[in-house]
Amino acid sequence: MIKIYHVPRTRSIRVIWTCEELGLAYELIPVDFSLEYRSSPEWRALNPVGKVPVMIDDDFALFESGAMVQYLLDRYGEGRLQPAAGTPEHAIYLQWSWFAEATFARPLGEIVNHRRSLPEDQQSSVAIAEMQDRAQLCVEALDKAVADHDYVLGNEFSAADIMLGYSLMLAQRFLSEPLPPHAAAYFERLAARPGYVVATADI
Ligand SMILES: N[C@@H](CCC(=O)N[C@@H](CS)C(=O)NCC(=O)O)C(=O)O
Repeated sequence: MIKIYHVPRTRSIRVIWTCEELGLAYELIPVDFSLEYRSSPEWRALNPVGKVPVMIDDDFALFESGAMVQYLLDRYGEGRLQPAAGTPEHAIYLQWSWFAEATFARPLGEIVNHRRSLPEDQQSSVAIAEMQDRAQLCVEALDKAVADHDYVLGNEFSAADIMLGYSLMLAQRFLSEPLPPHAAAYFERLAARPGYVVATADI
């Protein structure tokens, strides 16, 4: 059984959404998101830097949401939600999946961390604006990428859209500008998928 250690509004959404798209059974384990618990030896044994999520399939444990999504596809996907490995299409799929986390979610996550870690009078509006600018560039890149088709790989939905969907959810919450039109329509398409609705139901 796949166990997903879940906190609402966090990257565990990507893992739940992937299971839903693939029709996989899973169990949700709620995690205490307090810094105290995430710093405990118990949680650090599962996630060495005290972050969420964690996924355990039988006795195989993973941290890093993108690795969990990829593992689920490779082990249970039977070719669904990703182009065949070794093809240029797969490389583009990987490019957007990595972009979603390493480039796009990164400044957004730092805004969240900055606001969570510091009292309001110690927060830097300059630092936050700088991170918003970095994320805004990503939104604009995505807006161009989906200008002429429904999903980032064309007209076929893939797990890269799951990776990006979570980052767009953060962008909607933490950027001062509304999403530009193509990115907004793309996000609406993603958010209408039943798997997204289930994965975000407890927000
Ligand atoms: N790259 C990691 C990022 C994990 C991450 O930043 N998780 C957030 C919740 S979505 C978290 O635990 N933040 C708490 C912190 O950074 O202190 C992944 O994709 O799993």
